[in-house]
Amino acid sequence: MISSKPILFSAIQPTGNITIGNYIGTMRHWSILQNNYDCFYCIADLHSLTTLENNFFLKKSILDTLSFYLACGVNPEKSVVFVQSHVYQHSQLNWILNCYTQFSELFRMTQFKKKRKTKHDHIEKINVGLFNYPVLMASDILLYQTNFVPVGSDQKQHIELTRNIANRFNSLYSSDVFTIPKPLINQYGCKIMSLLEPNKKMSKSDINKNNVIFLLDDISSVNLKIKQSITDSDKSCKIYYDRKKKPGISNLLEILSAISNKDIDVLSRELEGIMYAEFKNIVSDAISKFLCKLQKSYINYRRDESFLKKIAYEGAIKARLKSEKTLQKVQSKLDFFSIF
Ligand code: AQP
Repeated sequence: MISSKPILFSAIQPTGNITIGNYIGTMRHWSILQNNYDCFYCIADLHSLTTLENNFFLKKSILDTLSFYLACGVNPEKSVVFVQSHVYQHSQLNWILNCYTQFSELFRMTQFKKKRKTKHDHIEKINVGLFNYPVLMASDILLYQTNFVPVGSDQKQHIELTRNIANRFNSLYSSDVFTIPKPLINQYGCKIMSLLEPNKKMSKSDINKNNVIFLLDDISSVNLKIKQSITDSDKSCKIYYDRKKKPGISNLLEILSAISNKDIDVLSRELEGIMYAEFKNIVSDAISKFLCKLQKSYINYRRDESFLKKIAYEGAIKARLKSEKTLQKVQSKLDFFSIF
């Protein structure tokens, strides 16, 4: 790929069904971004090993995830679409960067603290990969000399860490081996919350599936989930955006705004005087319409496994070419292979 456009890297873990939170926080921007950036869209299967259950089928999940990438408008002619484990440079740089990251830095990561809590703080049940995840994420980003990383706000801290590791390495070796990446985080939609607990982030791994809208949910279950979703207990029953006072309504407003491409302010004006039940109907209709269209396109791609494999194969070749250049720069700074 020859270009002078800034470089953008984004990834999703194939840990199961993608959620509307993943879509709104990142994937919905991908098709537009590929017009102005050289985009690397990665399926982060190595990351998913940190949380996989024994009965999980990685091959299926990778192909599912890839089909969603395409259904969201990612064009493999414009962007590099690849599977992380097909590009060995990620694991290689990961080890090296481990040695430039402090234990205390990883211990401060809030995502690790939260995931650790779900294991009831039993340290013996937590694999080292889960602790180490942000260093692999830093390697993913830095290998491509990435300028921008579109993420939900939950990943902001990991991008900060990536910047710190890159700056540390660059200054230790008085070099500019790594480009320092910046996060791209939208004001709205960067943290879609759970439907029944609007103070908690919506996550694929939530054990309560009523908290989450999955991109593969059938329409009747979407309607039910939205109907059951928590609204707010203030007496006025007004529809307006205020994350603190009205977390449930604000969350539904953010979802509606993202999938209908309308500003929150415009929506709030349009919805003035409407009761909560009617508002929920509007939201579930909009989500249903959106999901129907997306799922149709997803199914078309998902049917053609040989096409999907071809995309992953060609994407891996392009990703290896780009990432190898960075890895070689790092290896040369460290005097690897200098005996030859
Ligand atoms: N609720 C969310 N709102 C907005 N953006 C979100 N993202 C995740 N949840 C939300 C963004 O989606 C991208 C991919 O996330 P990931 O697959 O790397 O893992 P994650 O951030 O840990 O997402 P989940 O859904 O919470 O997965 P599990 O349950 O497996 O941990 C990221 O850019 C993320 O910010």
